[in-house]
Amino acid sequence: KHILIATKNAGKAREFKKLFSEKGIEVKTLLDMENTPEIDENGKTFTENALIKAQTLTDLYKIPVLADDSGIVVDYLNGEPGIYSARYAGDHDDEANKKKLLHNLEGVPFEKRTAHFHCSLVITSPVKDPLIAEGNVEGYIVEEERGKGGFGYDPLFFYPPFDKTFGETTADEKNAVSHRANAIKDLLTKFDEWWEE
Ligand code: ITT
Repeated sequence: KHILIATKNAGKAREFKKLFSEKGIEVKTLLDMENTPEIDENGKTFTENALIKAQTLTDLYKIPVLADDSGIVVDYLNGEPGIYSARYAGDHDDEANKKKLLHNLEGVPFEKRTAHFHCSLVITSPVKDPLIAEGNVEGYIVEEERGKGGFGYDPLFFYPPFDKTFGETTADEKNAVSHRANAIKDLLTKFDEWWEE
């Protein structure tokens, strides 16, 4: 069994490989392929964007494709950066994005810095309606980066049950509780029925 995941994000690719290998499913991503198209993610929600990414590749290659659209939603900033998480300050510039987020929360006390990561997963197929799954994880935005693990906003995301940021946890710790792990759990509860239908 293997699956194509519509991502060029190395951090996501690493997590999917790990999360699916435990289930005996081999993962390929756009990082393993040459000449893949640029996909314009112009949807209004995480799920719409995941659908655009997956459907584009299903149409092109005539195979089932899984896409992840994810990001961090900060309550004090009315949900920013949200679907714009990858391009908040600069296109896929994680350092600039983190700096902008910290700047926009300057002076805001810890208890008001609530946030969640969201992950929408969509599997498209040439012959059936898409399968959609979602997951979240709740935490706080710290005042300065902590830890070097994970990717993206992980060093800024404090997860109270661990008393650490996702930059300070191991990959296994993060993968046990993350928005992506929760979305995959949701996906797998629906997957067999969808696949066989
Ligand atoms: P693909 O579209 O190729 O998958 P992308 O990075 O553009 O890659 P998104 O549009 O879904 O993907 O943007 C997600 C951004 O949200 C990502 O670049 C990170 O900055 C952030 N993000 C998502 N999941 C994260 C996680 O587990 N830890 C830290 N940051 C995360």
